[in-house]
Amino acid sequence: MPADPPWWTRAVVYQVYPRSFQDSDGDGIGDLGGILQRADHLADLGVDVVWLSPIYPSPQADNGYDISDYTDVDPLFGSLAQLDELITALHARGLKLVMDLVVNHTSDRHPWFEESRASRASPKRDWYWWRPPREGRAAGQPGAEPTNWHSYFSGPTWELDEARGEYYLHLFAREQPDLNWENPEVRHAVYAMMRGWLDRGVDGFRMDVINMISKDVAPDGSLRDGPPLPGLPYGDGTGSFLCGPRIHEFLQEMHREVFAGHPEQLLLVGEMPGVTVEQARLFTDPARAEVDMVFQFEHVGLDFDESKWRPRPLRMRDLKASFGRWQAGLADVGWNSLYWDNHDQPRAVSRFGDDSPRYRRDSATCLATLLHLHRGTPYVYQGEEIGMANAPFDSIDDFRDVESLNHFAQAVAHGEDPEAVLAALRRMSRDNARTPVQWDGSPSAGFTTGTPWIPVNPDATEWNAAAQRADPASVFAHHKRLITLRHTDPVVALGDFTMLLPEHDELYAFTRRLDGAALLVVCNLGASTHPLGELLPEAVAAELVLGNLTDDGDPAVLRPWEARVLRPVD
Ligand code: TEU
Repeated sequence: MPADPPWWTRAVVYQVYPRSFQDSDGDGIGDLGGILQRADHLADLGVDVVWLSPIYPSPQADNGYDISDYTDVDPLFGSLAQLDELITALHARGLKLVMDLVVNHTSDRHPWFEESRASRASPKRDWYWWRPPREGRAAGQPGAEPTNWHSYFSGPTWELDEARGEYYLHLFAREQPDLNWENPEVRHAVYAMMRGWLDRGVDGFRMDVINMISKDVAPDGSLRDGPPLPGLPYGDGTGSFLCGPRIHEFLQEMHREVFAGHPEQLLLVGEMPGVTVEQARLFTDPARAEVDMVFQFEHVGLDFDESKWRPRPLRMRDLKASFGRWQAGLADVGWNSLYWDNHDQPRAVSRFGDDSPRYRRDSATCLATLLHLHRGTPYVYQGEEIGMANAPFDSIDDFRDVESLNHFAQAVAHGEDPEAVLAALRRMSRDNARTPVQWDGSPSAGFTTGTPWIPVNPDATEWNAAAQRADPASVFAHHKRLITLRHTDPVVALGDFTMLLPEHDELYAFTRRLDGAALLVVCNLGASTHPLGELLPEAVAAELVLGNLTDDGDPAVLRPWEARVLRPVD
């Protein structure tokens, strides 16, 4: 780590999902005016950066991750002037603003795509991936898709353009055609757009599925099929587009073209499904000038095997092995991002914790302690700071998420029992993260004066920010203490990480060390009580720096869902 580590090694980032954060005009959809209203909540929590999920003009097929104009704000969310106001308001509170950059694909309503599909001779034809039907198949015939790849949102990754008799590629929804980054015109159009936002005072980017922009295309333009997926008429194409052959070249070019001119340190985080520790070392090595950190998905894939729609219990050893590997792998080069929750994951307190009344507060604060005391930059997702949990979805009509709805349709069409599919959606759907933030206990939880676009979780009567802000025992108060500790104790930000008790099935313990100073962290991720004397005698004698339970308890015993940050005595 350089002598003066970058600011973001001590920072905590707060993710705002604008649709569900705060509505200010009564249309039931959150907006920039609402974020402005709640800026003091963010300052009070003590976070350093706000990551804003997309607010650009969009038909909202994927809630904004389908952009039809990169240079403006969707009227649904407000205006450019309001965004300027928000940037000023956050900067005035010492907070930075990071925008979401979605450039693996655009909306199919983006003028670039409309021009591209207009004619085979369109100057923008090669801005997207157009291909004829598979050899020997007629357009529209089953299996005529140019490759057998399965989309992240179910179905094939190719959509036929009847008028042209050709297919275009979309790794996500058909409304999200992939940009062809092989074309330098595309890349430079994106770089110009990014410079525009930096000139507006934006402090960095969260880059959506950025490790998918380089496709493994043969010199003749062909793309190869993937290995067949069990139970589906599709194949796994990830071998052709995750961390493709030119990914480092593109990211280094982007850095030169967009960021090199910016003296102030921006925050650049790349969302990279399927990225490995070895690849992350390359992506986040400052000497290579690509990104500062990546979002990896290993830990949010430990409670299912081949499909997230077949969840199973998390095995503690797997979690420790995964976090341990990433902590060790980026110890001498690069940097980790740390998260449990975001707008794509079900709520961690329901998934990895225990959201029953008895243990919800304790497990939420235990999970937070574990995460925030690791080496890396923690991300707090809206509502996580007050312990928001998964929502009680009754029927398929309660869901809104394109990924969930497409999966339900595909699974039922393939003969799966709708009730069983619904049960999986209730546990794993992204909509669990997208219910409105619970500001108070009123019917709309203070989110809107209108009808929310997705129902408010009825537990808002008890679980809301107003009830927690002044309560020192609340999940909110504990997050404040964790963030203060990272800001005040360099061991938390920069200390080396060492995993302890790797084989224990409930306890998660580790040390952080820096220049002779040390912290010992012990977390009990279960409802059993554990004697510490035998397992970690040094923990019994240590000084308690921060605990998540309302009283210190017996230093020799770790209670259910208890977490302690300790300073070992020499
Ligand atoms: O997510 C990419 C991604 O990997 C997720 O789709 C993930 O696989 C899935 O949600 C897990 O179930 C990014 C954005 O975060 C997501 O919201 C977008 O839908 C997606 O890209 C397409 O832009």
